[in-house]
Amino acid sequence: MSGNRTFTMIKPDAVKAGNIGNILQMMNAAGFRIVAMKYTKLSAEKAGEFYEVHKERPFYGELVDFMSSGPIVAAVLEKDNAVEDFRKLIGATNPAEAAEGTIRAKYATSIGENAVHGADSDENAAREGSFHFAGTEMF
Ligand code: FUP
Repeated sequence: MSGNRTFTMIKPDAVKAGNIGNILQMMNAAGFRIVAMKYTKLSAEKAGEFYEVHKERPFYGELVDFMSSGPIVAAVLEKDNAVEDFRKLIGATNPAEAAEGTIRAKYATSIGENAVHGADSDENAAREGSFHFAGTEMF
């Protein structure tokens, strides 16, 4: 059975480019309800912990540097079939391969600086949500 919550971050590139409002608008228009949200900045240590699963990948160092380079928006979102539908809304990791109309097709600039994160499973959505938010911050 698929869950109804996912976790997202608007990444430093999209924040710097002034696209927080546009991206939140696309999330709301696609039917996602905000459960929790914060404007924050990850330390390199926290970014490293968040992306621990990619530790052995060649891009890990760059990913950690980038994700701690500026503020982000972290959020838990709710909708039926949230994880899968949100992955469709954001598009492929590489913006060159992202379907037209997706958030990454519109706002990502490269595979590394790709505007948004979306959890890839219900289990990761729950883990990533509680990495950023206490239960008392989710409504
Ligand atoms: P996604 O689930 O679409 O965010 O993609 P991945 O989990 O495969 O990758 C997580 C992040 O690692 C991406 F958002 C950006 C970074 N990455 C790279 O920098 N280079 C790559 O080749 C793949 C991923």
